[in-house]
Amino acid sequence: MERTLILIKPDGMQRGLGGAILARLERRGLKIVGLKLLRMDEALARRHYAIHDGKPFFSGLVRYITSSPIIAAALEGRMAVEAARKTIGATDPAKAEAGTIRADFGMDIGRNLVHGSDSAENAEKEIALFFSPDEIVSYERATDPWITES
Ligand code: D4T
Repeated sequence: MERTLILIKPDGMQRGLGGAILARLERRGLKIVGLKLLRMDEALARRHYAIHDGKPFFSGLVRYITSSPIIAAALEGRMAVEAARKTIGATDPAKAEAGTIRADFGMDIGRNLVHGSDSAENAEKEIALFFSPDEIVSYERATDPWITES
């Protein structure tokens, strides 16, 4: 099983799309194993987006991601990183495939609603930035939702 970090960014939250975006990923079959509402501070934003430090859009990106509360979710599933990114769509919503979250809800690369980790290795690092180990909950003993336990 693989995990991925999803962030519902400030534009998604301010537009009241947090639940709708999470629902799409959940309906796809990705299981929520960690979930919190938080406001990123500048230090966390700089760490999360460290790879973009120095790029022309970096300071705007940090200002934007810290501008309001966001939802952080750790999702688990088979090929979770790729599955989530396919459901989220291309970075630039104007170029994203119809039917993806970014295409269906947005138009602006600087307001692309949602973040999804780009590799399993980065996902684990990103999840550790937002969650302590005891905030990740396992479904190991969960029962099949369609069958009553006898
Ligand atoms: P995130 O990381 O937010 O899921 O987005 P992606 O993985 O799809 O894209 P990214 O890391 O390349 O970009 C991070 C973040 O920066 C914004 N951005 C990006 C921007 O405002 N202008 C740009 O030219 C680029 C490339 C959008 C997402």
